[in-house]
Amino acid sequence: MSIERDVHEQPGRPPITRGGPSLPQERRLVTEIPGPRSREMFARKQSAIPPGIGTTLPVFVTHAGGGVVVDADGNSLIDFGSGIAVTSVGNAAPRVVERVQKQVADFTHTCFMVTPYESYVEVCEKLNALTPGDHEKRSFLVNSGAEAVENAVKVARHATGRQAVVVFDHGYHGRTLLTMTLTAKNMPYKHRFGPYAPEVYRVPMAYPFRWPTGPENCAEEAAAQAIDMINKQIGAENVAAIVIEPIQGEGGFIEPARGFLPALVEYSRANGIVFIADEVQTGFARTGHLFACEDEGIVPDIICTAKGIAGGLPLAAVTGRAELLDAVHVGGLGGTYGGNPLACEAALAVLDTIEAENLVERARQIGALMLPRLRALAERFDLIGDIRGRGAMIAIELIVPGSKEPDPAVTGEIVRRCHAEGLVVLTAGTYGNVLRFLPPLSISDNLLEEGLSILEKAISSV
Ligand code: PLZ
Repeated sequence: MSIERDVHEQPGRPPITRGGPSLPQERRLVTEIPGPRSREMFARKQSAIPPGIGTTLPVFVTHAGGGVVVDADGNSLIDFGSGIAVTSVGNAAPRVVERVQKQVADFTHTCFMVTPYESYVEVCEKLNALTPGDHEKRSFLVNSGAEAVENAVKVARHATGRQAVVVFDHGYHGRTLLTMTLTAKNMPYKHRFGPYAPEVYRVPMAYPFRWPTGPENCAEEAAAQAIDMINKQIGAENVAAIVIEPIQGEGGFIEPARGFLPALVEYSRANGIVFIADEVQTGFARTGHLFACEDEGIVPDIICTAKGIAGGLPLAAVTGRAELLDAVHVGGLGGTYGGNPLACEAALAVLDTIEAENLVERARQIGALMLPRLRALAERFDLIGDIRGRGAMIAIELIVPGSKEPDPAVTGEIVRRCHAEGLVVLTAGTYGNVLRFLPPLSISDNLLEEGLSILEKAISSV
């Protein structure tokens, strides 16, 4: 199309014909952000699409890959978002492109429940082998993170014959009726969307930075409070499942104080409760482990995965103990598109890429590069209250200096300045005061450093 040619034909630069890692790995601003073409499309978006579908940064993308996102005006932005932790292997990653292109020409859909195909089985075999624990497992595939969590709860209720589900302060699990109910934050996820689903109970989270008696006591006290609430308010024998993110994502990259997760697993085992790890955001090498549960060596009964699983194609999975998943009657689980063949091919390509490119180690390197620079920043600026995260899942929490009061206004201003300079960053947090960094694992060190310099400038200028 003409847009693509006009925009990318610049003196001395070959026209861009495709995305992926062969895109020039550089930040390049040729217009203000957003530029005129993006603004034009944004105006169309506003008249065609309801405002409920928000926009973090209104540049319209034409290509992406490696560590950059290229927009319709020819700007090349540094990507610290990966489409919310999805394109961990990189956008248009070569193995993904190759396998999906072949598959799209062979067949696009049959519905796995009607006439199955091998790639779905292979994805499930791999998930069964790679997820924590060496017990016998089963997996099945669905379309989104929310659908995976909702199905995990269905399985836990069916297998236990119990109804109650326990979730945590600051938790996020999706936007469907059940997963919105499991989610902690009212605005924007729940506001006026009730009534919510019954039999969902919320207990405290071991949030070290905000634990009233300090981070040292956090794990033990939070676990004791959570367990006491469950025992008194619900009764352990009524609880089907405990659902938790091993590092909370939307809630602000909260790493539970060490010891909290193992205590919950132990309590679950002792009381016949299904422990469900929501690894939708943390999974597939993101945190410097293939799965974040590995950090403390915990073994969930069911693990939910999505996002990073398929390089951007919509896919999610429920993996768990064979005896739990096998309990559900024939036909009790499924969906038209779950485990679509294009998405399965993409997932197989992602798993190959993680191994071939040693991306678990790459995530650790990214953390090792980012954390010291962020810590040095925190020394200089007392509006940085906390720095946390693991691997390529890192965040800073911004506060009013001299207090722990969240500062969402300054957070928003920093983000605006980063965006204007061509750095895609996201916010998170119950109080909207967390800047989170989720670069693709395919990003270069140079772009990471440049992105951090932009952030540094934005923070020192507010
Ligand atoms: N569980 C831990 O992070 C999705 C939400 C974006 P879906 N997080 C991004 C938004 O504002 O809608 C997420 C997650 C965890 C579940 C989900 C839900 O995954 O694929 O968005 O349904």
